[in-house]
Amino acid sequence: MDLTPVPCCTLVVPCYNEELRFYADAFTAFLQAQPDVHLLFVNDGSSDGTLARLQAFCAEHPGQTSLLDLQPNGGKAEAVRKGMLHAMASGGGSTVGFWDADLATPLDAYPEFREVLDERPEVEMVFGARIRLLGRHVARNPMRHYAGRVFATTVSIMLGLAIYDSQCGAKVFRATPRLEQVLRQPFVSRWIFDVEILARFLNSWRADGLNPDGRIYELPLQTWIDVPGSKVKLNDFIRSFTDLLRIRKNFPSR
Ligand SMILES: Nc1nc2c(ncn2[C@@H]2O[C@H](COP(=O)(O)OP(=O)(O)OP(=O)(O)O)[C@@H](O)[C@H]2O)c(=O)[nH]1
Ligand SMILES: [Mg+2]
Repeated sequence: MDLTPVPCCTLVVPCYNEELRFYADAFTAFLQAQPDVHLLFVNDGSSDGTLARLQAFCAEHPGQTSLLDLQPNGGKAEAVRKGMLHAMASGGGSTVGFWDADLATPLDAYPEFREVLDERPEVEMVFGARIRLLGRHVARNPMRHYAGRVFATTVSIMLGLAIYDSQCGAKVFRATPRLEQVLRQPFVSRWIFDVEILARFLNSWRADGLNPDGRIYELPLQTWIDVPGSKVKLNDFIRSFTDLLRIRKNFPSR
């Protein structure tokens, strides 16, 4: 008999060459604290020892973890998209999300995401937001911070939606047919798929005559740490603006 509890949430953890940034102890503590959460690790064609580390970790935590091995490397967007679709197709629970493997957003923040979804039925997705409010610990490299402000302002104007932080690597969604439909086609953008998810949702709501107000919730994080080893380069920042144009062309917002 299968005694594995039905998860209420599956978090997809995209992993590309994360052998040296894989914090097994933090994931173990999280699984113990959240017995109804499932972790789906997606190995994104890593060329280091990531796959072996993930296999070993999943073998130690059967039932609460699983592994999707994608070959070759296809980028975070595709890893997250395939992971979330996989989670929804295999009974991953009423909510699915993704969480960067470097744990720049500590897993301790997860219960706050859960609380929002439990208490506000109108909310369809909760996005972590890295806002340097007093009393929080949001340690971002100043260049990345200001580049992020420029980018978020551009995104807000383009989508007609005042979003503060579209790019945080911690997001949880209600697992609905609309989410499945939004994820069905591969993204046209490689790095800013978060913006493309928003553009696709906005289009889908509008097509159904629904007002987007109140459906997206940005949650200011208590802690966010700029974990060394990011593979995002200046080029990716520049490319993100061409990606924005591509998104606007494919998913016109007005
Ligand atoms: N860079 C990169 N990351 C990938 C890829 N596929 C999956 N990922 C995962 O995507 C997540 C984000 O990668 P990071 O390199 O930390 O990039 P980032 O979080 O956008 O950048 P920071 O804001 O500096 O943390 C990690 O969990 C990666 O393992 C890929 O092809 N390239
Ligand atoms: Mg990171």
